[in-house]
Amino acid sequence: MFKTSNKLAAWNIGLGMAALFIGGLFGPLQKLEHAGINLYTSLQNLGIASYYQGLTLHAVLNAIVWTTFFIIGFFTFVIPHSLKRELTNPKLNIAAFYIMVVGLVMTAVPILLNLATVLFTFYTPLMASPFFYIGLTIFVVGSWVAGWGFFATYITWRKEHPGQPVPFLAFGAVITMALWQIATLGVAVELLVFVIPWSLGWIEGTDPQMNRTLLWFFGHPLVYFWLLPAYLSWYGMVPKQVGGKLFSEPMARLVFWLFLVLSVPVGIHHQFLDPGIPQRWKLLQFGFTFALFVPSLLTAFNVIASLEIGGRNRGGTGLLGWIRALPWDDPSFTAQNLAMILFAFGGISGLANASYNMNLALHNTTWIPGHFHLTVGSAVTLTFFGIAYWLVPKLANKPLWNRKLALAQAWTWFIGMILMSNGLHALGLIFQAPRRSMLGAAPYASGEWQPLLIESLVGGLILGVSGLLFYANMIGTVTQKKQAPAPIEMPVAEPYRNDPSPAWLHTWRPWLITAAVLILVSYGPVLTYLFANMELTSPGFKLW
Ligand code: HAS
Ligand code: CU
Repeated sequence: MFKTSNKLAAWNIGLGMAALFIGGLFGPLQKLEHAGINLYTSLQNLGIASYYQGLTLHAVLNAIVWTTFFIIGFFTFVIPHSLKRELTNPKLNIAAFYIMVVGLVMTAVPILLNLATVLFTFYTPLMASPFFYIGLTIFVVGSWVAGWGFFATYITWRKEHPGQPVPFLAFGAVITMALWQIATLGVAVELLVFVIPWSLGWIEGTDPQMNRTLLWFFGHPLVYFWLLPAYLSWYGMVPKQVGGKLFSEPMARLVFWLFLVLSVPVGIHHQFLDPGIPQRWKLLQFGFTFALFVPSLLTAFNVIASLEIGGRNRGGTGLLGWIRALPWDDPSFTAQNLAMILFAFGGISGLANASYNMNLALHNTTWIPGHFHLTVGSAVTLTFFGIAYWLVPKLANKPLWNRKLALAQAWTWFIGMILMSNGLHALGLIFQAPRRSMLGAAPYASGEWQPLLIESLVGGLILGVSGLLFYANMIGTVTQKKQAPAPIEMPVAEPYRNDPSPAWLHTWRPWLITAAVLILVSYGPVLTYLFANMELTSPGFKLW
């Protein structure tokens, strides 16, 4: 059963991991550069022209390609297993995979040729080869098609099971893909209406303020597109893995709806320092950003309560004794739990970013990469590693090659990330060290920065080793001859209480309408203002 979707899931996940491998290699190189050891000069023979080209590869491959392929692969597995039926139209999902591969190749080649050194936000007026933007568009279209395949499967299931609540795992996956459809509208307009015609020379100039605003309409919900699959595992799988139950399933469902509604109308918190956006619209989106904390706080409460049920079922007692009773010898659990702990700190640094007056001091400093390595680099990536520790064995029908190595991997990621992100946060907060800069070559870097640069270098090197441990285990798992002794099942957490959840948690309409209204309120006036004042005058620049 599920032969097609399992195979397709494996291909998506495999490709995502390959992207992370290449992208990840550049991480330690950047840390070395910051500490004054610039290896990029020796990389020139390999065609890597500059630190900035390496940074573009690092961010595009890790933050966009790894995450999207892994998420789509994970959902391709989860949706059929959760609904207990194969994808309705597997050909659509297979086509989606090929479209994404075409998009990936078209995006990657210009980056490798140094024709798209525009970093992962591709802010204009930096200009890349049109192939880069067209490739990115095709990649996004491929991910849409994958989503349509999931929606079709979901709709068929609902017709086959009238009146029944959709199983939680499929429910969360489908909402995540719906969020992705809404979010990507912003970047689709940016690329199709403005940037692609401009890069092809069909229009002479562009308006960077307009482009940035459309980018962040997409860019903030993008981070929840990364996070929600991790939440799905924390809610719907980890409780089962620790022998517990999901404390409140209705609350978990509510959290997914809240993300659908609140993820988009907050993008301007990335633009607090942009001069071209009126203050009152910044204030409104600042308010929505704080509302968006609520679903993550509910998640912390619900997930920790679910873990506690597991810890107590395993014999843990006392106020905190249940924590020790959790299965710390299981790498899948350990990786995900360490990811949660790092996310608590990443969430706090997000709170600082979102506080308007703090943002004035932190924006464009190394504090920001400190923040997002705790979120997308830890909450998300370390959770995906934890998922891979059961999912890859399941897909390959082989046992995990080396559990101890996997445990060492999770802990080294945790320690490496603490050191690196602490260094980056402190450099940004105390010294206003700029992000996206060759700090090793910067004349303004003072000797006082050195200990923090070294701390984050040590963290980055440990992360590099940890990444290699992960890949050794994945390759060891799929290439070994041993078969899994018993069939590996997807962990599915049962709810703690079986009370039916209220009907409004199972219907799309009110949530979609609320999402549309909030987007109109928060973005309607801003975009109207920007359109009214638009000046398509800026030429393109190629700096590196
Ligand atoms: Fe962010 C910038 C605000 C979450 C990613 N963010 C970025 C960028 C990225 C990013 C990539 O307001 C840089 C973009 C660029 O290149 O310019 N962020 C927030 C806020 C949150 C937040 C308010 N960010 C994320 C997530 C990301 C992510 C998630 C990726 C996955 N972020 C900002 C702002 C900026 C920004 C501004 C712009 C800065 C600037 O000036 O440029 C919140 O959603 C965070 C809420 C999270 C929590 C934590 C809850 C904790 C949980 C775990 C509990 C379990 C535990 C386990 C502790 C409140 C759920 C216990 C275990 C036991 C055993 C007991
Ligand atoms: Cu954001």
